[in-house]
Amino acid sequence: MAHPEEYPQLPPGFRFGTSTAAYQVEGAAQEDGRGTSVWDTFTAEPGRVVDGSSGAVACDHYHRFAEDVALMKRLGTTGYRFSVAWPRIQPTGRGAVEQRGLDFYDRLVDELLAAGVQPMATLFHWDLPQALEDDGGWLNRDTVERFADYATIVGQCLGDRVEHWVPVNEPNVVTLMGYGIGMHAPGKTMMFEALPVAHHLLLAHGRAVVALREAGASSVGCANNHAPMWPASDDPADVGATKLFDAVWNALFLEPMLLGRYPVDLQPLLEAHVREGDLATIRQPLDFYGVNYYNPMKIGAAAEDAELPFEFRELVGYPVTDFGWPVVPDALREWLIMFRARFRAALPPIIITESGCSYGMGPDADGVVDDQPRIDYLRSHVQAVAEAVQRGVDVRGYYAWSLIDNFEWSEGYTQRFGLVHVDYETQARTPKRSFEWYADLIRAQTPGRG
Ligand code: PNW
Repeated sequence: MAHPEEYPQLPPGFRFGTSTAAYQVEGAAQEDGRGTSVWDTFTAEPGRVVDGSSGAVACDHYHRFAEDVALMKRLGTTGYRFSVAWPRIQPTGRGAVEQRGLDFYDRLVDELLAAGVQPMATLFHWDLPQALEDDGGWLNRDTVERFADYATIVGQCLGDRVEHWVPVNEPNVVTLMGYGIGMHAPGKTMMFEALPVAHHLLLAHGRAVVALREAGASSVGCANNHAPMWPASDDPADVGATKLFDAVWNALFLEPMLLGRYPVDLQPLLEAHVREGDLATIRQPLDFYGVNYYNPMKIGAAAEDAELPFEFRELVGYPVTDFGWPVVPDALREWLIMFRARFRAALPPIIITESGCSYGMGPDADGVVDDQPRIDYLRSHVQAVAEAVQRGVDVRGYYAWSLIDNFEWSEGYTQRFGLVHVDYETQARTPKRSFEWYADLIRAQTPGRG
């Protein structure tokens, strides 16, 4: 029985959930007519993923989803964020619908609802059909049209049963890591030339918001990754570099979505691609603003001859996760308060659509996964959200990344973010101690129930 006073308290109706993404958990890459995605291609190239792995099997969630939904029920979460794999629905990104792919999400959604878990569906969590990439991918404006069609297809199938919709997950990571520095698929290293990708992803967001609503969706938002940017010093060079990187990582996406304009410093790099009416298309009223939060970043000016004008510096004095990411919950609270103060009426209710950390411990001799650092992470970050709420920020939910350990992109299976441990040999699921803690947190929200 949980003692309520030991757990952060959120208002009644606050939704606790977990998150995953299709390519990271599903596996079954060759099944039911699924087409090839850019991540299948990327992971097949030597040297792209640290352990040489791919999402071909991953957590086999495609076949084990009922077991995974049962875990959510045990957790007591009433929300689950997953993504739909575009190549399962339209194997080449255009044309006829692959009904078997759609049927999978149909079954998943029914299973969730039967377990009392409200679905949040992301349409694009990075697995672009390879056929579209062959035609330029997100550098090609036509991909926006293809995405709007796809949004209509999925919306018409699931629109009535999915509580919340997210068109595009983290357009900044796709732009910068996928096309800017090539750490993610499709592995292009275009640096600032990648900015048209941002514009097309933003247009795709806007078009999908409209398409989903036309198909009957009632709550449509976004899931933008935000990192508070801290200058390495008060030297004007460091401050300027920080301001520029903040514009590229944060403002480039949130300002067009909420205000219908690009940050002034970046406008010259984008104007050749922006047509009449585009910014109105991007700025759709949103039912919620989803924030994926992991950590702040410390930025300094780079050397004169460097490829990019900014560089990342180590944030000293904080605990770090296995990924090396600093654990700074206060930065989440302060960022939420700043966000609300800056955008006020332009800001819809916020949902934390991802938050979590990687720690790699496996089961001990007794089969227990003692991941105390993850409990500390979750406790302090949920507490930061609770404090922001007390200060007047309207946050409605917290979705922990992730339900289960999964394929962590270019880190392969070497980083584990799950509340549930996955043995990739046997596919055995073992709830970690953090799973029990999260369940207790949820029970502690309604004292007397338990
Ligand atoms: C997010 N960064 O990715 C994604 O939405 C998830 O799919 C992923 O598993 C999770 O966070 C953990 O990495 C990110 O460089 C990738 O700051 C890169 C960054 C942040 C988030």
